[in-house]
Amino acid sequence: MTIYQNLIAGEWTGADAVENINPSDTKEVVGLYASGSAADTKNAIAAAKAAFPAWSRSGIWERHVILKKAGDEIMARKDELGALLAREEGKTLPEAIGETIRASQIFEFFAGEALRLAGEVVPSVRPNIGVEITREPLGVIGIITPWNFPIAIPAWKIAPALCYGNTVVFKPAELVPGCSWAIVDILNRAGLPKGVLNLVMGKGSVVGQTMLDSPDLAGITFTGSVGTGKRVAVSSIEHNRKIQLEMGGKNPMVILDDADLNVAVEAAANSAFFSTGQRCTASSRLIVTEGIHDRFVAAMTEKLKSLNVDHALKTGTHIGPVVDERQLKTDIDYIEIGRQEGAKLAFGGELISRDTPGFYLQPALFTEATNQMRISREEIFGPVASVIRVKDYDEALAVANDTPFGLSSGIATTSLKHATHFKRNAEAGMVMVNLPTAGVDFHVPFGGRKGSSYGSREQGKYAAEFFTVVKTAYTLA
Ligand code: UN1
Repeated sequence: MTIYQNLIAGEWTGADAVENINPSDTKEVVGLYASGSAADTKNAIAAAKAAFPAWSRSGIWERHVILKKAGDEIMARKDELGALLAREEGKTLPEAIGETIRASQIFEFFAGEALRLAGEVVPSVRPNIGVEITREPLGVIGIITPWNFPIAIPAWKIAPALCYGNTVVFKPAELVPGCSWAIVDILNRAGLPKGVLNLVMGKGSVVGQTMLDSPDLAGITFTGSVGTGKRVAVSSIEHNRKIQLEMGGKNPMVILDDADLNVAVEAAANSAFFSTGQRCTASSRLIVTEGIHDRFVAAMTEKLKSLNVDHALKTGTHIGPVVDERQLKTDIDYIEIGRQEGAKLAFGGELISRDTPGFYLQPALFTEATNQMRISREEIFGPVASVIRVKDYDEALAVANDTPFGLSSGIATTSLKHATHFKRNAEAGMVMVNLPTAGVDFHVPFGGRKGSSYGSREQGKYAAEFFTVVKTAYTLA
């Protein structure tokens, strides 16, 4: 089998490799991918540093053309890359193709942003002096991405980094290197100068740690667990480094008595269980008012019965497998914790077998949960959700906000008054009315509050805040 290598200083390199396994069929090896060393990581950082002066002054048309070309190629290959994504991560083929299209759109968007770079010219408060405010590239950016969005999250960090003139050392999640390798290959062939984008696949404890220890990374943008995010933060203070962290979520979905039941069930099922619940925007707390509670639980259970859990590439699959054995164990442990805490398992939660050996788990729905239980406070990151019964809207809002996290917050209601109040008072970076908590647009800001996020927003034109540094220049006329 050929080894998909790391890209360091414009050269493909690396002989040590690990297997990329398909969670829908653990007999299938998706490919062999290089596992970089500390020395590889240092070389990549040095290459990015050396490439920075020229790339930071490159023309906006050059950046536009490269990003546009990459976006076009990803779109042209959406079915093939979507299948690769579904094979390595386990989300269903339609979800995986959708994510691939999103990655293409992100490159298109930032290709356009490259042409819209602008500053401000303002008068000084002193006579005969002019003031210019401009944005300059930050420097070498470290990009560390999670396994659950193998193509969209790399795209939404790499595209703005390059658009604004930064160079990059990119470490994708060890579990899903395939899509990352593909987009680096695409960008490399699209004409990026050597060293501008370096790919170092490998272990967090080796590649990631070397990145954290480096004084040469001006910024790190990270999506992943709370624990690792904290380590990125602590190491970055020491190096005076800018950071952007997207970590966990424990997103609430409020369902009020006046909700359209179908809308509520569709939004809740999508939020909690699509992409196998493996989204930081997933909802795992369904906060339901008394008057609709029993009807909602009955309709959700019916909906869950209609969802097929199976091989990600199989037509008709609604929910793919859990990503790997470790995550499966976490999910099962939490289902046991929920039982012991006194929540009632209303549906699912059991391991299931299919034609191929994979990590198949029947989505689990708890009822009679309280917001104090561990299953309501800790991020599980799997197809496990709990229904929390509340009296009225006021209690629902209080419970929704009673969490250490604050990424996305949803409500199903037909009341303008409650929807409006919820949009203003939900303590979250994103609020969804009659929509799933997950599944976001690519051209508007993405991010959360409290324990979910740290630093400025990702995506859309707000991405410039992280990937640039502002300069204020004064000139005597
Ligand atoms: C989405 O809900 O469309 O890791 C995106 C995550 C998020 C991305 C969610 N950063 O799940």
